[in-house]
Amino acid sequence: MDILKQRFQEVATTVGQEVKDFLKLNGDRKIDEVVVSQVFGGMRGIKSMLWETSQLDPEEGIRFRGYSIPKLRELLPKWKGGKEPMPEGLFWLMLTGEIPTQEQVEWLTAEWRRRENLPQQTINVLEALSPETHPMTQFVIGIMSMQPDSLFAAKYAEGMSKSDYWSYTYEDAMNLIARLPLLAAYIYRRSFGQGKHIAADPNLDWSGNYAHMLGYDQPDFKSYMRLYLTIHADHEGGNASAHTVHLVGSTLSDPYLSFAGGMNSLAGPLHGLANQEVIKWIFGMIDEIGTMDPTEAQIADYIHNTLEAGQVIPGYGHAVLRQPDPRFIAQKVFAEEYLHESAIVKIVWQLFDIVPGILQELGKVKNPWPNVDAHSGAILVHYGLKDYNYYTVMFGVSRALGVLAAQCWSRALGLPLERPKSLSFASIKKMIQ
Ligand code: HAX
Repeated sequence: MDILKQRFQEVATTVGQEVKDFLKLNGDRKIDEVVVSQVFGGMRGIKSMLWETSQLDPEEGIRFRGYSIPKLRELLPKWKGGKEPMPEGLFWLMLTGEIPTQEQVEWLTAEWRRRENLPQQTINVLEALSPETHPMTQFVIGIMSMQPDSLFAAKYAEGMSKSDYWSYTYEDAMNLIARLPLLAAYIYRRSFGQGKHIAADPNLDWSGNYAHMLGYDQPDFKSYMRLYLTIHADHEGGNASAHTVHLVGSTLSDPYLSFAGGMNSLAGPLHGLANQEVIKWIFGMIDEIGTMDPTEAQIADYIHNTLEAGQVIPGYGHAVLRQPDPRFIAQKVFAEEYLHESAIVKIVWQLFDIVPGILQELGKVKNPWPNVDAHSGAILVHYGLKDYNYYTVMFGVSRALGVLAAQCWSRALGLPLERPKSLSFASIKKMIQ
């Protein structure tokens, strides 16, 4: 058994026993009440899901195992000479609750390199699609094409014991995470790189190698990818992509099926696709105004026109957060250090000054502040990656870390089939009377 799997088993065994004892004592205790508007309103805020890897506070933002993003930037191991945290370290933390050592992270980098490969069947399936097919559609189809390699599904078909579910989920999670940069880079190069693929570099880490295979070898871009793939990894369990992975997985669908389900959810414009929508909207503004240096009044007009057309301002608002997203701030801090002269980044900062006030004036937007997607596109554009239809795939590669670590926990704790209760309008009215 590898060192991470062994540590996860030790931690999960202890926590599993604790959960059993806790439930025996406290299973009937109340932790929430549900009101009618929550049933009609997308179940906002209802506490009804266990998620070990991270938790979101409306004011403070995301904490991974209790650590904020600034703290992770400080504590997680770095790539040689770099300043940004490595996502390998975050994955270790989410699985075990422990900040890994440099050696442990180096081991994980090597382990994912050992497991990486892009099956020929995946290449064949992708090549059957038009290169114009949306990259998220290609991504989901690519993931599905790898599903026959699921060890969890194969062992289940043979008659696996419940006590082994976690073990094969872990193996599938590790293999899938190792493969995703290859799949994602293959899609990018076939759709935006004239089909000229770039071989993996065995000397690079997970993020650096992904950047390299995309065709962006600038050291700063690789640093940004390490930060990007860390901060997009997890946002507690209730967000649409994570919740979808959890729901699909609760039927004992294997990690490939579950993750593909979550990626369909990430591909929606109110969720992960917002990162492409933001830059598309900014490009639209630049085209309309005719300058890379718009005035405050020009930007405000463009925002008002978008709202009057009955559309949302992409990259702003959140179902849980009530402050600027720390993932936005982390990218702003990065941009201030590495690319403060970038015209497109400056527009993102101007929007940060102008959009919240306008959204507040509407009187109905609960959170007028930017979310993670408001910043990422401008940084990618600065480095030359302007093909914005691709952006959500990068988000998806990162999101795999959180949702698959969480699925290992769901299997280790033996969480059951998810099945909340739904009600018809008539029955709700009857209950209220
Ligand atoms: N622009 C204009 N109107 C907005 C808005 C925005 N950015 N954010 C919210 N509103 C509107 C809602 O559409 C809603 O209007 P109606 O009552 O007329 O339907 C009203 O304000 C109340 O909404 P809310 O309670 O503040 O927000 P929700 O929890 O319902 O929705 C969303 C949260 C993120 C979906 C929403 O803020 C939005 O559509 N934002 C723009 C899209 C976006 O950036 N999505 C990415 C979110 C982060 C993420 O998941 N990243 O992957």
